[in-house]
Amino acid sequence: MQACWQATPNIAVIKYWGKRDDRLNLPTNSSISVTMDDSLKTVTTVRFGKDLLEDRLILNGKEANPEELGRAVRVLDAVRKAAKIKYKAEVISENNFPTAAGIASSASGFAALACAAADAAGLDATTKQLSIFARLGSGSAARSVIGGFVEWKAGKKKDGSDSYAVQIAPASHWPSLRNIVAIVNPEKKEIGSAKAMQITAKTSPLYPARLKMLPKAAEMMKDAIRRKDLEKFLELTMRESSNLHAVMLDSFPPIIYLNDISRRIMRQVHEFNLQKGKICAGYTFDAGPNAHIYTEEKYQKEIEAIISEIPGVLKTIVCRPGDGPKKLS
Ligand code: 2P0
Repeated sequence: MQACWQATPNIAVIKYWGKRDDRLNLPTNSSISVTMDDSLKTVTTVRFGKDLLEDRLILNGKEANPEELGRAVRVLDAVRKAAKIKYKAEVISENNFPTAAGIASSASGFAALACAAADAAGLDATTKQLSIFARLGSGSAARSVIGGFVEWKAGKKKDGSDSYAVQIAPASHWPSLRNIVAIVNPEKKEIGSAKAMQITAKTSPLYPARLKMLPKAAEMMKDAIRRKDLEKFLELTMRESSNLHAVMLDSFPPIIYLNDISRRIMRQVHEFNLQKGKICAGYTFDAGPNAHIYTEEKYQKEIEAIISEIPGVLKTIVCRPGDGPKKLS
């Protein structure tokens, strides 16, 4: 009862920020993302065994802390319940991310865990089931069980049975799309996103306006993706990123993830677009200062060169749309 799977991160263009249920990671709004190729990946092996007395999680060669283990157990429990098994599990998970990259690994990590655990348990799980299993570990992981362009439907039900991800289009729909990840020197340790989104939901007077605006933005985003309308896709992506960081700043105490280097990247992207006379690149930022710059293959080298020159940009990594989790032997 053992299986090994790899999964990759996804970078949202309509972001998840706020929960209607903290335990089940049910979001306040639907979100949209692109699953990346395996330039960045997590590889996870799960073994269920009669001989195991408790669940165990080894993360990048080290015993996981109780918080990390607790999240993994939520996923394992859901898989055990569905597969009607009681065995404890041993989980070994490795990220290939460059050390100190500061890229959130929870999405690829819990997606890989959900796929490996379901497979090891002998469950012939649907993507819907896998998305729900992954969501219990981390919200954004619900989107990483599917490749290409993905929507995580917020759902309305209390038990979360209607809160899972679906594919908008496969990676092959828009293979020339690129995400240039700019790893930025962090100035100080940030607050975790789970806590931060709670503060925003509770204290930001602008947050209700964001929630009201998002369904229309999501519809426009899906339309831009389906039509491969690069300019529209990039404009919506940048506007959404700024709206997210606006409600973060509007929280009390304010939540500030962007730093001077992030802002410099934003300015450089607009400068590049101005020079080209159209929108050819668009940034988005999650719960940290690292930039994700979406563009097309034809502008990749130019953008990489411009961004790499910015003082404080430590490294750039180029990702393409990816096909989602894969079973490894
Ligand atoms: C997203 N983020 O949609 C947004 C954008 C960060 C900013 O999902 O508490 O690690 O584990 O459900 O998924 C980060 O939050 O949060 C996130 P939990 P998660 O990608």
